[in-house]
Amino acid sequence: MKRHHLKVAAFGISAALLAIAAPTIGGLSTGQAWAHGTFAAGDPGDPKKPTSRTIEIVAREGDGRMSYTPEKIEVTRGEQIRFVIRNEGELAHEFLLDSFEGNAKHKIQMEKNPTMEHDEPNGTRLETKKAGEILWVFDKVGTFEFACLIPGHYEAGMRGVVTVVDAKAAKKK
Ligand SMILES: [Cu+2]
Repeated sequence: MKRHHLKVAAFGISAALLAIAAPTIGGLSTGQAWAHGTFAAGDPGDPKKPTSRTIEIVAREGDGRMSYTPEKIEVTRGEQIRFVIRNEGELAHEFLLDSFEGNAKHKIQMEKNPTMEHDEPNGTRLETKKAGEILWVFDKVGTFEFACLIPGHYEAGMRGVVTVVDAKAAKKK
């Protein structure tokens, strides 16, 4: 738990640089969406705990659009997922996991500041032909979004959906 708080605090500093209106706790600002040390789509994973699956996601351009493959993922609540994101495109791409609302707000920030870098637990930016990893625990039922918020990319199709279902609902299928 301690590590998570440190990570969140580190993010708080970058959030403050982005001038996101935020409450101040102990001299450090915490981003609005991440108040109380929480993320909309779940929580950063713990490498010491078992990972239920590795999901590989490929980001690329082609056929007049930009996309992720796969574009739809279903997970069971409580799963810790290792996402391996490979950028097979010619441009830099991102993978940001958040609520639809969180990504929409972040997208506006990116439009104002296109060179904004990301190194948050819920996202990464990958240069061409690079790969990266995100370890994530989906502890909330709901529908979340992964998106590339580099201006123009989301509109070109670079977005996907994660549906988190309750274990009981998953068994019924
Ligand atoms: Cu992109």
